[in-house]
Amino acid sequence: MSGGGGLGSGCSYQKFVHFALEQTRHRSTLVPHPSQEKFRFIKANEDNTVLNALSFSTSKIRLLRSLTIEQKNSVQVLDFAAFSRPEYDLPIFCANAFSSPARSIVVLDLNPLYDTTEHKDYREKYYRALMPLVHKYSELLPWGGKITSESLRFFSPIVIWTVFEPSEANHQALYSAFVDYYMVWLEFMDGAVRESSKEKIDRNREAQHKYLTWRAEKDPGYPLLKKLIGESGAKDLVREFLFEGVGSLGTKSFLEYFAEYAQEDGTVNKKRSMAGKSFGTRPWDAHGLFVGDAVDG
Ligand code: BLA
Repeated sequence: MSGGGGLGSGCSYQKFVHFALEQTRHRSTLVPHPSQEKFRFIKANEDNTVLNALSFSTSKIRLLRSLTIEQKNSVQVLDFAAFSRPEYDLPIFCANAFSSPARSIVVLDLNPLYDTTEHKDYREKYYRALMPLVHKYSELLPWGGKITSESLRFFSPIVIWTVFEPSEANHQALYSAFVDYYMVWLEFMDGAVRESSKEKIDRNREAQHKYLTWRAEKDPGYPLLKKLIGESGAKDLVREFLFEGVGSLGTKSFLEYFAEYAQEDGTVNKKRSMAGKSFGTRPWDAHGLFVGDAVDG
């Protein structure tokens, strides 16, 4: 297995994926997701780059998928996510790491299906008991600096948003956090009870579709994917693999969900942030209550 120049020798995000799949397999039967067939053997147009794409479903998970990118002595990427079936209101497991020899940019979270400031019941149900995790990692993996208000609304009070210099110790801290967060997510999955109200299932489906729609349009990884596999390859990978469901779980368009991005000619503004506001420090208190003050820029 190739180690990564950016991660310290012998380190690889493959280990993260193996751990998560192994643990999931202990609890449920993984069935290959239809998207796997098309993307399993996806190839980069640069010889030094290896892409690895895997996707599965289980009785409770609609889509469990993983993409890693390994460039010899250069960029290493992990994009791992788990989306439950709409009969469950489980948070979306989200582990994203982009590592170059200079720095690693990381988001690790149980992204809430419902905004935790607005939906106190959802915050209580999933996050209240997890707040000690924030404390556990706040020194090892500190707040990564300004983050846009647009990204923040998809994050939970326990999000690990961090930027660090690649080193063995930092990579180890991230692995430890990944393990903790994924085990918590699996516990939630095990305990999740199937919703029977059609109204609630529809609501869960739409919330997941809104999330997929955002990420499929605004993923910061898109330019790199485009460079590695070309524009149409990158589009397919985003819509049919990474954020599969964006074309089938709902019918609303990006601009119907996020009208502030509409331009006069009806196209979507390419900017990532319209509000131009960001958060330079963790905007939740130790109980998970939002106490943030956005600053300009
Ligand atoms: C940068 N990736 C970032 C940043 C964030 C994320 C927050 C910092 C820049 C910013 O504030 O936008 C990740 N943002 C997220 C995630 C969510 C979000 C997970 O809103 C979820 C709601 N990153 C990847 C993959 C690649 C990648 C797969 O996850 C490459 C294939 C690359 N991310 C990447 C690069 C940067 C980045 C190159 C730095 C360049 C930039 O900021 O545009």
